[in-house]
Amino acid sequence: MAPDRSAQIIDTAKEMGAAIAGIASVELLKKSPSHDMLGRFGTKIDGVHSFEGMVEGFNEIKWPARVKSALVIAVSHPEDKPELDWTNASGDTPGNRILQRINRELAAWIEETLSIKTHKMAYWVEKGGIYLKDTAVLAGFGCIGRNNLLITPGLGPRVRLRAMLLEDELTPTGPTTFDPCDSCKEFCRKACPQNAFDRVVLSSAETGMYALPGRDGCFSRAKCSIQMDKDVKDSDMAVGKEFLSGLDQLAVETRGLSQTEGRIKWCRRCELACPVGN
Ligand code: B12
Ligand code: SF4
Ligand code: SF4
Repeated sequence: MAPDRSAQIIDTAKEMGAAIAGIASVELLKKSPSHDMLGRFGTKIDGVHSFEGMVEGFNEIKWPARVKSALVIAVSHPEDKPELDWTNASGDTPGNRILQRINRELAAWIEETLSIKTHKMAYWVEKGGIYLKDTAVLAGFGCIGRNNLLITPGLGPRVRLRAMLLEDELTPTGPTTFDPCDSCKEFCRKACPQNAFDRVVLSSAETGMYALPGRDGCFSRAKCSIQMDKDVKDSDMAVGKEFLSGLDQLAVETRGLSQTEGRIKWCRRCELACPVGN
C-alpha cells in the first residue's frame, strides 16, 4: 500500500483537466453489480445489447493480469456546453476527446514518474473496457441515482467518465454515503420522453441482486434505446458499430464528412432534470 501515490495521481489528474479523479480496488470492482450482471446475463439486458452486434459472442471481461487498482476520471459536461456530448462525423464527442487526452497524458506520467504499469481502458466493455459508473461509485465519486446515472455531489450526473487499470495496489478513495435520491421527487424519471423508468424490468427476486439498473430495476434499456435511435435519425447521420467505435479511436478520421457537418444530439433529459450540483 502506498497512500501518498493515490493523492499524487489524483492531484495530477486534476491539474491535467479532470473535474474528479479517484481509485477503486480491482478485486471489489470485479464483483460490482454491473460486472456481476455481465457474468450472469451477458450484455443482452431488457432484450437489447449495449450496442447491437458490437462484438459477436462477447460475454466476459478479460482483466489484464497483475492489475490491482482502477483509476477513473470525470470531465464536467454542464448544460450550457451541450456540444461536449454531441457525436460528430468521426463517431467521437469533444468531451470524450478531452477524457482520452487526460487518460493518455496521465498514463504516461504515472509510468514515467511512479514506474507503475498502466492499461488504458476502452469505452465499450465489448472492446476491452470496464463498467465506468460502478468504478466511479467504488472510487467515491457519488452514487447511482434513480435515473441510473452516477450522481456526484458537485456536478450531479453531468459528467462523463474514462478509466485505466494500474499494476499497483493503491489506496481506494471510496465509496461514500452520499445519496440525494431518497428525499427527491424523481424529476429525472418524470422527464424521460420514453417512460423508460415506468416499470420494473429486472427484479431482485428474479436476479438475486439488490443493486439493479436505476437502483430498483426500473430502467428499460430497450425504451432508452428507442430514443437513441430517434436521436440518430434526427441527425441524418449513418451510424453503425464501426462508426461508434470512434469513441476509442486514437487518431481522428473524418470518414468523408467535415467535423462541423452533422451531430448526434443524444437525449440527456434524465440527466439534465436532476437538481443535484446545479
Ligand atoms: C451501453 C451504454 C448505454 C446504453 C445502455 C445503457 C444501460 N444502462 O444499459 C444506452 C445507449 C441505452 C445508454 C444510454 C445512456 N447513456 Co450510456 N453507456 C453505456 C456504456 C457503454 C455501458 C453501460 C452498461 O452497459 N452497463 C451495464 C448495465 C447492466 O448496467 P446499468 O444499466 O448501468 O445498471 C447497473 C448500475 O445501475 C449498477 N448499480 C446500481 N446500483 C448500484 C450501487 C452500487 C454501489 C454500484 C457500485 C453499482 C450500482 O448496477 C446495475 C446492474 O445491476 C457506458 C460506458 C461504460 N463503459 O460503462 C455508458 C454510460 C453509462 N452512459 C452514459 C450516458 C451519459 C448515457 C446517456 C445519458 C446518453 C448520453 N447522452 O450519453 C443515456 C442515459 C441512460 C440511463 N439513464 O441509464 C455515461 C454515464 C455518465 C453518468 N453520469 O453516469 C457513461 C458512463 C458513458 C460516459 N461517457 O461516461 N448508454
Ligand atoms: S432527480 Fe436526481 S436526486 Fe432526484 S431521484 Fe433523480 S437522480 Fe436522484
Ligand atoms: S437518456 Fe432520455 S430516453 Fe434514455 S432514459 Fe434518459 S431521458 Fe429516457
